Amino acid sequence: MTEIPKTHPRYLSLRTREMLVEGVEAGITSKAGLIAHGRGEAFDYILGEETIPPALKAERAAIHVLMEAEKPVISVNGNVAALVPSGIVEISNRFEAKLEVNLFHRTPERIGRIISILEEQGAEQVLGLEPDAKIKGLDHERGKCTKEGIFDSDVILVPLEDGDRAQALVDMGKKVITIDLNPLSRTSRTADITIVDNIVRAVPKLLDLSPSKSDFDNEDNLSEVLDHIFNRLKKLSQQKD
Ligand code: PTJ
Repeated sequence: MTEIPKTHPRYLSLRTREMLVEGVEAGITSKAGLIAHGRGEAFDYILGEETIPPALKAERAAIHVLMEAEKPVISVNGNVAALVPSGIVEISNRFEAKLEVNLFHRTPERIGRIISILEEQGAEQVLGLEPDAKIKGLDHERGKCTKEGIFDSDVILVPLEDGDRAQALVDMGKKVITIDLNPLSRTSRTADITIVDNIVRAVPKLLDLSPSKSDFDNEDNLSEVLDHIFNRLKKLSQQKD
């Protein structure tokens, strides 16, 4: 891994990139995962690289839903495994949620490696290697899942997801929580709760914040995110040296 001095003004961002590059080299993250991250980074820059108030609201709502869930599942992909392996295992333990590796660019080798990473972090059972069910409406490879995990879940946390699968999960009647820095993505628009925050900040928040039972409306929350961005950019555009 490239040594990044802690004094570098963009230390955290560069370190996160390096974790993904390492993930690709270790065969955990897909190459497309780097592109996905670049898109996320651009939105994070616009947000100011901090957890904004509507994201906090979504995080509190997500905690409540995860606490109330009967069969919660966390879907893990190559970016999640590279960036927050220990945090995601902690969330799974905290909410008694099953972990399932479900990949867009699916290979059994990559699934096996991601399972090992999660097990190294203390996960006792990680599903995904032996799919025995199908997410309805998705083509063969992407739809593969386990009956015990994703198929039978009532609540599913799917960070950094593609829009098709999020829609298919909603169509199956599941409550979908996502973490996505892009408030305009199809996933963000489709999910029941969208946390517009960087996963590296959102995961610790999901472990630390208290739940909120108040009614949560995803469309309203995404409007608040866009308002926040608009106001921030307007303020910046008016700043003079
Ligand atoms: O490991 P695989 O094969 O399952 O592939 C995973 C990726 C992420 C490559 C795949 O799901 C994909 O192509 O996703 P998309 O359609 O590019 O969507 C990823 C979304 O996550 C985009 O809207 C990004 O803005 C967002 N994103 C990227 N990095 C982060 C993020 N959101 C939160 N935190 C991040 N660090």
